[in-house]
Amino acid sequence: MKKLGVVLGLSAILAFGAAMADPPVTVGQAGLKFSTKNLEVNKGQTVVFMNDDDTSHNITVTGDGNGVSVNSGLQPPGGKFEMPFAKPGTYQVTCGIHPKMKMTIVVK
Ligand SMILES: [Cu+2]
Repeated sequence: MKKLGVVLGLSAILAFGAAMADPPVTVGQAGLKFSTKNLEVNKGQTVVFMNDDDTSHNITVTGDGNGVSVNSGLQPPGGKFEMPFAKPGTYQVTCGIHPKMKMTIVVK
């Protein structure tokens, strides 16, 4: 019972931390372009990538030397990919299917 209390306590702290983070920011993908080329978010903030096109996309995120490399896999039309940015730094976002689709996210 004591262990359960500790777990519940930790969950409450984590839930509180999540509640304190800035609200998610949405980036659209339409006409084979991201809706913005540059985006600045705060540490811990989540970016929601929405595929508003009628073709599939992909989200590939790499960080500048901070070891972050995330691949969403195939993102079908209407598909949503959410990524929290925990580490400050500069991130390059590209579509693995359409390499001309590029944007930069700076996490403060
Ligand atoms: Cu694409």
